[in-house]
Amino acid sequence: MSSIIDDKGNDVEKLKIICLGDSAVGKSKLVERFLMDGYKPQQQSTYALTLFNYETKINGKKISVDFWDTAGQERFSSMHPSYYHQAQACILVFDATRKVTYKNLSNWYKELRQYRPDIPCLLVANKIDVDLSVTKRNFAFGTKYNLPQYFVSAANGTNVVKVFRDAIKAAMSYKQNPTDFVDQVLAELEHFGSPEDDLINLTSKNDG
Ligand SMILES: Nc1nc2c(ncn2[C@@H]2O[C@H](COP(=O)(O)OP(=O)(O)O)[C@@H](O)[C@H]2O)c(=O)[nH]1
Ligand SMILES: [Mg+2]
Repeated sequence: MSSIIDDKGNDVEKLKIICLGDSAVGKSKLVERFLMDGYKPQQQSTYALTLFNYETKINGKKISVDFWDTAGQERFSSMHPSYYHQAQACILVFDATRKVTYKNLSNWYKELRQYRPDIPCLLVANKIDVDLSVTKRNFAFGTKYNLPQYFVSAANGTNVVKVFRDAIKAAMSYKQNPTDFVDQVLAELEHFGSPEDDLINLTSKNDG
């Protein structure tokens, strides 16, 4: 998950952001709405694979974000560890019109923390277009774990851009200042350059 150099020689920051939550809460529709700025209500719950790349700039720096969406595995209430691997932020979604999807948040959150103890997690109540009154509520789950909460609608677009932009910023700041031990090691390694470079430095030092 290192930075890469693009074809114009610019340094590009690579980020990975994952979506989590029960089947049919609207994860795919949210990604679709953000990336394609479109929404196809007639389409069935999505089971296709789902890694979307999005390029943007923050403070003049080029960012390349991979958004990971589930491909239906969430029906089995668990994701493969590779889904979580090196993710820097998570968008955790429930359906504001279906209580069971709110109840199941704790399972998803537990699994997330098992693999990614410290990454930022944004809590999203989706489908507020169905019943706007939910936006007056405060969901205890988000408060308990101190997660930022968003009331959104993939159907009419409310707050969708806001959530994704915030997720990118959170992922970015996590990457720059990780608190997981393994991430710290990886971040340090990134600054070291290749082993060949070290060898050349050593040689030239000995020569001089
Ligand atoms: N009314 C409403 N329906 C939505 C919204 N987002 C998704 N849906 C519907 O919910 C169903 C599941 O959406 P999908 O994105 O496939 O859910 P996923 O399984 O979490 O990826 C689809 O029929 C969508 O059209 C929303 O914001 N409002
Ligand atoms: Mg889906």
